[in-house]
Amino acid sequence: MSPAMQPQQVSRADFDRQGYVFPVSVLDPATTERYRAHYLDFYQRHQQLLQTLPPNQRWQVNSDTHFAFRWVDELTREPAILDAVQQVLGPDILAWNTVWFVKMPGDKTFITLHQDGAYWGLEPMEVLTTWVALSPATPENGCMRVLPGSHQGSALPQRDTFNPDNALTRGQEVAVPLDEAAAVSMALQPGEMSMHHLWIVHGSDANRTDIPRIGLAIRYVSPKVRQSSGSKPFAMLVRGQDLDGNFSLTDRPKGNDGMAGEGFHGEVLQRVHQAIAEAASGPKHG
Ligand SMILES: O=C(O)CCC(=O)C(=O)O
Repeated sequence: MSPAMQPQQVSRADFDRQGYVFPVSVLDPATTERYRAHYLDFYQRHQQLLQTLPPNQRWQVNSDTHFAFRWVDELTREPAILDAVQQVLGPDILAWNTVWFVKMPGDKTFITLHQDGAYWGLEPMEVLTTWVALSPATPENGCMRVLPGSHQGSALPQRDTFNPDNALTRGQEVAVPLDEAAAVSMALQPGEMSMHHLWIVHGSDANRTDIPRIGLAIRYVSPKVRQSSGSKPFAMLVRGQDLDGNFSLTDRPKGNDGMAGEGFHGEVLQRVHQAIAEAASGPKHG
């Protein structure tokens, strides 16, 4: 854990109006370096598999590792991250889903502009994503871009492109013209994070540099949230209490060894992707 970080003020009003907040400092340099070393070890152990999978299949390694590896679980519980999340979601917080969004130099991975809310099947909207940087994230190496205020209208139509270089499983993208000139690049230093709304239009370009772009997206939800599709989703209670019982709460992982996709982690991945596929084929998908 990061002992020295002071809680940073996050404005709920700014988050509600713009649909995003950044940068928020959450990890001190030594703690950032420790997590980065853990990630690079994880990456090395899965490198062969990652290289055989196109970006749109890498979720099999990159998703929901907080259920399987203690160090990822610890990252989702970093006090400064949860202090910021609490200012938006309140004192009771579940870590529902995590995804490593990594673009190593030479990797063609990109992420088309999309709205997450269309295919997660979660209601009410007491949900947000924090994107925690373990490397610099810049416009040149493909930091996230958001369209300010785009969470406030109705859901935009989206289509599936199934482009294998798109890190999204079905290559989903907004299917109407957007004012991309208005996009804001959420550049981050290692140890900083951005926060974004369930319905904000967001995406990112490929890495055009020699600098890896390494970040973990953590989706936090209030226990009041329900998923309309699939079986009860797995989640980890990371702060406060859950009096609603809408999620299957799991025990914390004990170790850092093992391979992604095996054992309980495989079960989690299956459940998450079944629920998302069902929600995506529902009426909101456009
Ligand atoms: O890492 C990125 O560029 C995109 C992340 C994303 O789509 C998300 O966190 O929902």
